Amino acid sequence: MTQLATSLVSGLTPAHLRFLEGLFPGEGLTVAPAEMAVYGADSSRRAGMPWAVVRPRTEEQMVELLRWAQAEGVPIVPRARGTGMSGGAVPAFGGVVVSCLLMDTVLDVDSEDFCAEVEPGVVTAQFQALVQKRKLFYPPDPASLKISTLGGNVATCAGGMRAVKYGVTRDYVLGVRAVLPGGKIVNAGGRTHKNVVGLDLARLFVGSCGTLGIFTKLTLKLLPLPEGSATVLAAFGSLGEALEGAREVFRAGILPTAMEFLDAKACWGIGQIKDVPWPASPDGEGATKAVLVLKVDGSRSALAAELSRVEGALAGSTPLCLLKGLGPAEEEPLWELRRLVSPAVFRLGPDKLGEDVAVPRGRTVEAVEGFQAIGAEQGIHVVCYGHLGDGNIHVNIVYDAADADQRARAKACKEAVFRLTLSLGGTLSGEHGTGITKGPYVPWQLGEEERALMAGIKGVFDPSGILNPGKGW
Ligand code: 2HG
Ligand code: ZN
Repeated sequence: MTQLATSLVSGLTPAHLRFLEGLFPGEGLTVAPAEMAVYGADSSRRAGMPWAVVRPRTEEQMVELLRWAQAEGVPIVPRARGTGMSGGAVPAFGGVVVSCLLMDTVLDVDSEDFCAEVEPGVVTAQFQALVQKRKLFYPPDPASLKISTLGGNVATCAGGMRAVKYGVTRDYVLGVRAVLPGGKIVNAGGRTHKNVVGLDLARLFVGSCGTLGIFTKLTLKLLPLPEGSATVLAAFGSLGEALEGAREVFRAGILPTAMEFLDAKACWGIGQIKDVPWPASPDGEGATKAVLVLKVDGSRSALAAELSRVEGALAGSTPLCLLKGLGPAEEEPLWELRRLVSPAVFRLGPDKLGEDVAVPRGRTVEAVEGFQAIGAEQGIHVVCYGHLGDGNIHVNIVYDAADADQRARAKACKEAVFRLTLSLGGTLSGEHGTGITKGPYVPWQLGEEERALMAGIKGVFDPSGILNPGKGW
C-alpha cells in the first residue's frame, strides 16, 4: 500500500466539524483515523487519509454538503466500494470522503419501458439478480460485480467480459440525476432509449470519476433476458494458436458474448491456487501456453449449434483440451478460473502494476507479443490476460516494490507498454480509468486542445475544483 503524504494533515476547522456533525448525525460521520483509513484506499493499493468520512442517506444531505463544500473550498471525494484499480477513489489531497453506500434503493424496475431507476449504492450483482427475476438483463459485468456498485460502475464506465457483444456501462446509462458543487441538481437524459435533445450530458457523467457531480439517481437500460448461455474453454500449445483461434471465431461470423484469454504465466498462476483442467506441469513450463474462454448466449434451441460453430472455428488451432459448459451451473466453474487470475498473479511476486490498455481489435496479436517481449527485455514478469474480444488487454507487471532496481524496471516496462499501445493506435485505459496511477501519462495520449476542452468542461461543473481533485486530465 502506498500512502500519499499530501493528505495527512486535516484541513477542517472546528466550525467545519460542527457543520458536518449537524448534517450527518450519529453514524453518518466518522473522524476516527482507524475507521477512516479504509475509506482512503482502493484496489490500486494507493491510499490517502480522509479528513472526515460522511455517509449521506438523502439527496437533501448531498445538496447541503456540496453547497457548504464549495463555499468553504473543502475537497470532496465521492466513493463506493473502492474496487477501482487506478486510485480514482483515493483522496489524493485529503478532503471529505462521501460514501454513497447508504443510498442503495432500487426505486423502479419497469419491464415495459425496459429500464430501471436506482440509487448509486446498489450492488451490481444484486441488481442483476433482481431484474433477472423479471426476465430482464443488465449486461455490464466488471470482475468486481459481486461487491462493486452501480454508482461506482457508472463513475468509472466499468467494462467487463460481456462487453464484446453488449458494450460497457456507458451503453446502459439513459439518465443521471446528480448534485453539483454549490448544491445545484442536474437531471440529464431520462427513460427513453433514444434522445438527441441537447448535448449528451448523461454520458458526460459516465466515466468522469466523480469529478463533475455526485449521482443521486441513475436510469439504466435493460434488455430482455437471453434464454440461455454456454461456455467453451480451450487450451493451446502456443499463444499464436490461441490468438489465431480467436480471430477465426470472428471470421466465422460469430459474435461471442465474451472472449477472454490467459497467457502462459496467468495459466501457471491459476494452477498454483486451484486444480486446473488444462495440461500443465508444476514448474510453469507446462504444455499449455494460452487459454481462451468464450461465452455465447441466445435461445436454448440455438445454443448447441452455436457451441459447435465455436468448436469448429477453434479446431484449426488444434486445442490441447476443450471443455464445454451448457447453462450457468456448468459454465460457472470455467469462469471462476478466469476470475482467479487477478489474485493468482501475486504468486509471481508481491506487487504489480495492473494496466488495462486497449488496442484496435486487429492489432491484439502484435500488442500481446510486444508486451511479453518488453517483459523479457526488462527481466520482469509481464502477465497478459483479459478481454481479448475487445482488444482490452490486462498487462500485469509483477515486481517487488521493496527492491529499487525492480521498481525502476517495472516503471520502464509500464512506459514501454504505453508507448507500444499508442503506436498501435490504442488507448492507455480501456476500462479502469486514469485515476492517479495513469494521470501523469494522459498527455502521452491526449493533445493540448483536447485536454483544454476537458478542463473547460470541468470548470463549468466545478468552478472551484473541489470535486475529486487530482483525478483530471
Ligand atoms: C479483470 O478483468 C479486472 O479481471 C482486474 O479488470 C484486472 O487485476 C487486474 O489488473
Ligand atoms: Zn478487466
